Amino acid sequence: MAKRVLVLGGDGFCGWPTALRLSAQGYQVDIVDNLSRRNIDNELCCDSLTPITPIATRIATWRQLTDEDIGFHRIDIATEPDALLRCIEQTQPDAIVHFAEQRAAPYSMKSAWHKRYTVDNNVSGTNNLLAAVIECGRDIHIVHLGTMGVYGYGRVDGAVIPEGYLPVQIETEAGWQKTDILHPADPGSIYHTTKTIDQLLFYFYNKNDNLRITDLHQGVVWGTQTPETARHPALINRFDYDGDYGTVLNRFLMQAAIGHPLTVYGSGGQTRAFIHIRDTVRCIQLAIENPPKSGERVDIFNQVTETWTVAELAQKVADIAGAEIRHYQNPRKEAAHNRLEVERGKFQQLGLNPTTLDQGLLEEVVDIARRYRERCDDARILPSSRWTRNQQLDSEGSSGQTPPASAAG
Ligand code: NAD
Ligand code: USQ
Repeated sequence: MAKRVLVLGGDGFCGWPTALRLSAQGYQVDIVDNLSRRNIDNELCCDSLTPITPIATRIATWRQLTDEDIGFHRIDIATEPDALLRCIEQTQPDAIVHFAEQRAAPYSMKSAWHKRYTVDNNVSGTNNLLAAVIECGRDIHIVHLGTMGVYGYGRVDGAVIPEGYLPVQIETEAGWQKTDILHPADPGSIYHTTKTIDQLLFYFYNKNDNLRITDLHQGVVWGTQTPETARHPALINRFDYDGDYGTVLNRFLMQAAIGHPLTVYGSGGQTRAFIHIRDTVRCIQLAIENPPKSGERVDIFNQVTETWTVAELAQKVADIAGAEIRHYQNPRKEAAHNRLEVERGKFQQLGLNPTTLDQGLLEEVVDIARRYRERCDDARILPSSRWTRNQQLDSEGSSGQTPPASAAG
């Protein structure tokens, strides 16, 4: 079993609770992070709704509570490949969990600069990691956080999205031959595109060098705390609510808490997959403890527990917290309606027993959204990124704000 784990991006929303969970379960954990997410808060003039503490305070608090040491290495994995290699050689991990990417689709679509930054950061970071693992000569299991968005949310209506590989038949001279291919990629933003490129990098390094890789195609994460982050106020996890980084359900919870209309984009018929942060950290531990064998193909899991339409989410939050639902012109280019059927048996077989929306929503409203609502800057709620140039020009014509849509679309 893996004993030493390097968590790349371990200061972030998914990475921090994962680092604590693994430390609490007896792993020796080291975090690598360049703190770029905290700098992006400065760029966007926004802050986590929850009051997060500096990384040094987080780690010192954990040590005081548990006597467990978590190492911290401030390295940019996209631009400092030598430092990353030295860190791997020094810490000698059995597994590396890779969260260290720019993960917001709206941020990736903000401008030409943001598109370049997201591609450079994410693709170089992943390639640097893979090349460093080869160079160090150790048999390290890599666990990567991918996204459901690589599949395109049910491009073929009524088809179930498999866990990574699509069985197909190809016509040959000798008749029809069966094979498995990576599910065709159909990204919906520059950010999602980087995740599809990551997939190809994994495919190549696995085929060429027998690297052991698990790619977790995760849905939208909601919730804030895990048992470990809830142990002390200085360990609290971040909660993004702004138009770039806030994900839909957490945004709705915060909007309800401050009396802002729930910002449904377009029709609300977009179906997406969801998972609670507590289940994210459980899934990652399960993935570390069930690595593929050397020579096996990249192991792909769909890391999702439920699917809902955006309109259904808004209705659930409105029912619990008494909010108004409002439809806004969609700042994105995406299907107004889609069905989404997702295969999700692999984590269930490994024993995942998920937290559902119906169990967890009220706790989130009371413990987080209402408790910290005074910290919300309501100027940061409406989206400021647009997917296309025409949408951008339209929004500039209407002073940059996304207007409510009478005819949603
Ligand atoms: P986050 O932005 O909160 O955390 C990412 C962390 O990585 C940050 O602390 C950031 O400083 C660090 N980082 C980014 N680039 C880096 C670099 N070049 N070098 C070193 N550190 C770097 O994001 P998150 O929500 O925790 O997401 C983590 C991963 O999970 C991402 O890869 C994301 O694509 C994936 N994911 C997230 C969600 C979600 O809903 N949050 C859903 C599906 C998949
Ligand atoms: N949406 C609204 N109103 C809002 C915010 C979003 O209607 O106020 C809609 C969007 O238009 C979209 C859906 O909700 O149809 C989901 O948007 P999101 O911002 O919650 O999620 P997304 O941009 O897809 O990205 C998030 C994470 C990303 C991860 C992805 C998983 O930021 O890192 O990869 O979820 S997935 O969606 O399955 O691809």
